Amino acid sequence: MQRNTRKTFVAAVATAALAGSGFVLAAPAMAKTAALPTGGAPTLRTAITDNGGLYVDGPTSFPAGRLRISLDNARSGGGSVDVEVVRLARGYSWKDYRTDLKTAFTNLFAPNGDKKAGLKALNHAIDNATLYGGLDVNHGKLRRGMLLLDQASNRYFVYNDSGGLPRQQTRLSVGAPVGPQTLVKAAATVTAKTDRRFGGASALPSNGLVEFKNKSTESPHMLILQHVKDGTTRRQVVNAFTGSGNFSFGLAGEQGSDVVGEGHADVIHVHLRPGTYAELCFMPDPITGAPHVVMGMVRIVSLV
Ligand SMILES: [Cu+2]
Repeated sequence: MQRNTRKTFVAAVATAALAGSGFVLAAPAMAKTAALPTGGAPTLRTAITDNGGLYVDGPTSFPAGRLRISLDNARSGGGSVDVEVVRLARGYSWKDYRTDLKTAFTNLFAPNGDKKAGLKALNHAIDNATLYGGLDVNHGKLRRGMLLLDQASNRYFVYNDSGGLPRQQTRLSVGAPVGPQTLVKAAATVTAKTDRRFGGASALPSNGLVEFKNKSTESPHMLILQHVKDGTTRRQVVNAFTGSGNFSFGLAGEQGSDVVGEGHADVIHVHLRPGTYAELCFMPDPITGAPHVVMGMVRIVSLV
């Protein structure tokens, strides 16, 4: 079990660094979560299946405001998958977004890439995309969260952000605001800061609502909660990603929020085993091009 876990953990790193999201680990079976208490906000229901497809079940038109989101990772293995909700700027198409990200990842992560071209494309994508967040869910699990859509537009997309380039997408249309224009109150808040570090609560609920708030003025960020052995240090985790390759501290549980843009926030209903977790961000940095985890964006917290 341990050997297999470790192998999967290591294999995940390359994928995660390439993707800027998604983190692959086997996880033990766990009960599914109860519903997010949200006072009548509509729900965007998504699923990703063994063949890699993205399915949206139910409405794709919503008012601006609170949007509950669920992701059923129906795959029988292969670790976690991600969905993200984005609003693209006028005149900037889904194809433009995908092309920019492809240019960015190819040049930033492939050997002999043109770093300058990669950074230019990455920044062009970020400048034209409002990233509302999303869910990272391990295989066999269904998890929930909440996003806050801050304006009416027919340029929203929900997409499969699992490994590598954005895959399938479904267009969403968002109308005039209805209901509260704030997120639900969470039991704890995790912040992403301009200095490429996590802040906020050092103890999070193992079964409860966590807000992920991007306070950075320089970059989008994501939050992956990765179960690690008790006593694991931040330095061990950073070293594993920057050279040691020693992931023997890794355990199987994992859940998170996909990418949230500057000044935005989402809420995830965390449902994991209590214990020690590493907060990780795999977003490629718009200034250096390196995944944030490599720049030290790791924090050790406890789930209680
Ligand atoms: Cu980050």
